[in-house]
Amino acid sequence: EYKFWKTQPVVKTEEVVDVDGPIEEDVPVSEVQQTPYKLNDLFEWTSVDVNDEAQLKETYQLLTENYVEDKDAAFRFDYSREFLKWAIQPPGWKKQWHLGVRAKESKKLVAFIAGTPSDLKIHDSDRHIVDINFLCIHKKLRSKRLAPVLIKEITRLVNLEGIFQAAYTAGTALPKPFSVCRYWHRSLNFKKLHEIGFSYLPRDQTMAGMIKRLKLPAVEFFEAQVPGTRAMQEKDVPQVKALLAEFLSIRCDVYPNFTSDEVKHWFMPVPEVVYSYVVEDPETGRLTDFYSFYNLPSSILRNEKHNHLKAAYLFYYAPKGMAKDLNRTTAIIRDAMIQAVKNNFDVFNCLDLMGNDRFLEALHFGKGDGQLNYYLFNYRCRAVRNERLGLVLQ
Ligand code: YNC
Ligand code: MG
Repeated sequence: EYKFWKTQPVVKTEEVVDVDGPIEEDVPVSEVQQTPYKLNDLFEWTSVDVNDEAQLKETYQLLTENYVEDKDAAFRFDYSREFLKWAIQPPGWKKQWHLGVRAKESKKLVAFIAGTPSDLKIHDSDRHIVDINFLCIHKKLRSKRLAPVLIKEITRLVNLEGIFQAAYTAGTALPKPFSVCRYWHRSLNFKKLHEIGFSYLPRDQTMAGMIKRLKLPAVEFFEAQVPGTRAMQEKDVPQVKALLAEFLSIRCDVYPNFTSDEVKHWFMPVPEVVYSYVVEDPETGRLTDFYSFYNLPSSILRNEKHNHLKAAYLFYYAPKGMAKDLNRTTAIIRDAMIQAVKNNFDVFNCLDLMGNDRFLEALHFGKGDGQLNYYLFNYRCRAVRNERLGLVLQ
């Protein structure tokens, strides 16, 4: 059991954390192993340059064919090229943290893992960490213990920059999550979701009845319901930063401290990647609300009629009054869904963190199967109830 993970500085399954802090002390960069971990003779390390079209395409192809599937292997994430560039190149990104493995002879890219820097508030501490994402090994090379080597090598490359903690999420159960969330799904295109077997028609419902039940207000006009709504612009960055910082610090115990550059990177709209909106008070000109979602489609495996599912994932948001007024929160999330319909999304997904559980039922979200576990590497963190968790990774 956990032959690899039991050798790593992570919280043990049976351990209960009551004091936060690093598991192993930081070491001077000069004491970090200077040479790469050894790979099997058939493979070599590479750092992937996603600003090079050819390498971006290789990364896209590896992931689109081999990345995360649901447990029935009916859907597989299909992150777009533009999305990947956005997700792994936030301010402070480093090319060597876009780590790949190639077959020595054919040069084919067969594995990948990415790290990106972030400042995370963990209870009362601020830590400069990396987020780890997009760990992927080609299907033909599974179960050969390559994943531990990728993890150790990215750890080394991160340590070489003086960073000793990481955050990551996975559906897989590992030692030991500090928080556990679930996905919820709100259908926007019920007919298609039904045709692909994602949604079921309740016994006591007709197709027409279901479509009527799920119809969003005024959706035929594609109009947000909250007056003063518009797409986020660059001039909004300082106010969005302040709204988010206030909301996250009040509602959550673990959340990113976004810099202005990070707010700009993560939230300035990018077509077909990230969508962000603000509500501007017409009298004062001040922003009162902010919300965003990102576009993560899935390939539909083995369906005759459809091969793509366009899914919106709720990202960060901050409602007027910091969510004291549940109706306001519900109104802006409903508006987020209207924006998603306008942009042709089939489904709107969200995690039950950040207090989202308070509006999920009212907005006709249904609970998904499977959990998303949240982990920290080399840090003991007291357990965080999902409603107090404010971290959304792509
Ligand atoms: C996973 N998802 O338990 P033990 S999420 C971490 N995260 O180790 P092998 C994982 N570890 O149990 P395979 C993991 N899945 O013996 C498996 N493991 O201790 C562990 N899937 O390695 C597993 N992407 O190479 C076992 O397994 C060991 O060939 C077995 O490869 C695994 O991105 C994988 O789900 C997941 O591509 C790469 O199945 C492969 O099966 C695959 O024999 C489809 O590995 C895609 C997929 C994972 C998405 C993600 C977050 C990753 C976090 C990694 C940990 C980062 C730690 C922090 C590093 C920086 C530190 C600093 C500072
Ligand atoms: Mg392997």
